[in-house]
Amino acid sequence: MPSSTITTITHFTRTQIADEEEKHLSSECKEVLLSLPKERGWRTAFLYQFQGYWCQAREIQAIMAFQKHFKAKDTDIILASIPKSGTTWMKALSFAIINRKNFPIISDHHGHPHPLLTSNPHDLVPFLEYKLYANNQIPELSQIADEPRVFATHIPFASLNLLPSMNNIKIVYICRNPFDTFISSWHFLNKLRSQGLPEISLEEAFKMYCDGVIGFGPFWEHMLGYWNESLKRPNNVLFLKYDDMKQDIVSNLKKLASFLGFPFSPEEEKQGVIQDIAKLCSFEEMKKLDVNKNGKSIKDIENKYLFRKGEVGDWVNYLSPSMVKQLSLIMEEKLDASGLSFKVAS
Ligand code: PAP
Repeated sequence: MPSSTITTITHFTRTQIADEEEKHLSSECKEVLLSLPKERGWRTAFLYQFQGYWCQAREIQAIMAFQKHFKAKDTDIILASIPKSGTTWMKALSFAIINRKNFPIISDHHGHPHPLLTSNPHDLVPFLEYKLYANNQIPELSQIADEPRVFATHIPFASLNLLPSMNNIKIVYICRNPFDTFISSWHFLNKLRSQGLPEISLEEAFKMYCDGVIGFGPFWEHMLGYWNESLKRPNNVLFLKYDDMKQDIVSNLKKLASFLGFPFSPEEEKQGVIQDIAKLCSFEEMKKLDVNKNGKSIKDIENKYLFRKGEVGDWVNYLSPSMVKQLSLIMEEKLDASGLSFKVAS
């Protein structure tokens, strides 16, 4: 949104802001929206139930464009997640692994800094829906000569994998325990709320989260789409957990690198390349970079909001015992039969 719009927004109601956000949609998208169930989102815009998931209007427009125009290559890699599950981290790690021959992790002999020291990971691995197909654009992806092409998305599996050409690509899904994902989303969306709007209370946000009404939610459906596929086609879909990666980054990086087709050699392991990647992409190192303190990346969002605490278990500082019970019951009911579980200490 241009800054001139932001200055006038204080006087707008929520509905006017939603109208403002949806003003630039194509007529095709507007037509589709008319037929969809709609709920007030956490922030300003409405969420629409599109192909079984709650999405903002502009996301729906991008997904429709992606579904119509994207031509997969067998070598493509897609990094998928529900928001606030570790997407930024996964982009950084995958970029570092895949490009380590061209961009040595420790700066090269000519003193060139690694791209992750000067760019936010969202600028190195583009989102399909926020960048490539955003704003009614149809990108010329066939012109990308380098392989593999690496993209990222929050699009649910069922909406991503509509085309047979997608069957051979590799997908990495990063999943985080729903307690921390909820708290991270709540902080993030309150930071992004338009000027003049009150904060969304924890209680209001929690209720919607539990009802499944959150961007790309219900969260359980999003996770299960990728989880079930990773069980069916483990060579094509790798399911990793943020919480496990925080606990043991080295073995998870080996798993990730092998899956992506860029395994670490014994020589690299001896040289400590895995540890170097873990350090380069660690929360602490990334948060202190100038580009991540002062820059902007996706949708004009300030990069600093992408780096809050980066911890497992911060939810204990926010959720009441009854909220913990309620969310635990939802997880039990929705996820247990699938075999997907989270170690959540309370
Ligand atoms: P996005 O969906 O907007 O892209 P995403 O990167 O998935 O956000 O999630 C942000 C969370 O990952 C934040 O968690 P928090 O709110 O609980 O702190 C953020 O701090 C955390 N995060 C960002 N970078 C890293 C990193 N390098 N290592 C670990 N966690 C990180």
